[in-house]
Amino acid sequence: LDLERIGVHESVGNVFPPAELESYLSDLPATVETVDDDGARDCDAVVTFAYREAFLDCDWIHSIQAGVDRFPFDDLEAEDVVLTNSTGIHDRTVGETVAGYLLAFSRRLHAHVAAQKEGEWEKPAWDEAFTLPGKTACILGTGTLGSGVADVVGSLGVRTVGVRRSADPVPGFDEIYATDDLLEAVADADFVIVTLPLTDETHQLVDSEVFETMREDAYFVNVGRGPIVDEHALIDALESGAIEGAALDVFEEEPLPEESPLWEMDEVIVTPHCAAFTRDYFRDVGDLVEENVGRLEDEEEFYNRVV
Ligand code: NDP
Ligand code: 7N6
Repeated sequence: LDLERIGVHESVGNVFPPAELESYLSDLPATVETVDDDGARDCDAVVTFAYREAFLDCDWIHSIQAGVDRFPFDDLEAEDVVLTNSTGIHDRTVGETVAGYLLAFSRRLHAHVAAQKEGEWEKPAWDEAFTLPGKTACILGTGTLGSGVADVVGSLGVRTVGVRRSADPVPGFDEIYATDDLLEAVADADFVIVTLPLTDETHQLVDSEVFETMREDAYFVNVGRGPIVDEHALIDALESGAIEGAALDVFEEEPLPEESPLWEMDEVIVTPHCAAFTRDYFRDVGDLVEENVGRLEDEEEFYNRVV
């Protein structure tokens, strides 16, 4: 793979200005330029947020996301295009966002912000606020996101239970269950937190049975991908009181449609797929690209290779 021209696809603008990454990578032994779909065709590699068919003309695509469910793996393989992703950089950002959700619910901060908007001085009921030490979080997925969440909420005194395909232990988790025992894992949790990738196996993994099994005072969090959850079942569970509330960063349809009842629910926090946002994002991605350019020069295997 001869790397002369690396394109920074304009779609990275969803997360940071393309020019920031372009200048961060300016010392690489290749030309780095911001490109649109057509410009990408002339590149050996492209760093991107979105997928475009034009990228099949490149040798290497780097996704600035960890989630690569939008990429057509079979087409890439058929055209001999390498795909690498950005797993490994979101532990602290997403961990802190999830800790923020948990603290908002326990200390009632979301309710206070909502009351402030109405100009209302409204104290919580005596039995609404609580503290986190001794509470249990069941974290679905024990990779970068799951471990980052376990680290940050664990430091707040929360007991962490992980769910992965095998029940093998993972550092940083107090207990691990296999996905086959998902219902058992969520049954006693105060918080159920999805950090999974979207795959054929995880599609709609969290369904009405999961919500029925959860405690009625439990909160649900999704920072993985929307379609991992049956969103209708979630809305039913919130409306019927089968669960207490939810914090959601990802949805079946994004942006979340205006008519979704989730917007109006008091015990629901909606964030616009930004759990991993940080002003350092372009640096974190740039370091991954630089690592792989170095590996290419040294004829080593790609880091974070998916296809
Ligand atoms: P990792 O590859 O580090 O971790 C994925 C984890 O999922 C592994 O622990 C794996 O465990 C587990 N897993 C995979 N399939 C299953 C399954 N069927 N049942 C149970 N566990 C499973 O990925 P990341 O943590 O970096 O990212 C995870 C996902 O989070 C991304 O794919 C993306 O969709 C989403 N994401 C969302 C962000 C946001 O902004 N909201 C930011 C970054 C990522 P094992 O192999 O042991 O089964
Ligand atoms: C941009 C979103 C991922 O999969 O969706 C997330 O990495 C990142 C911050």
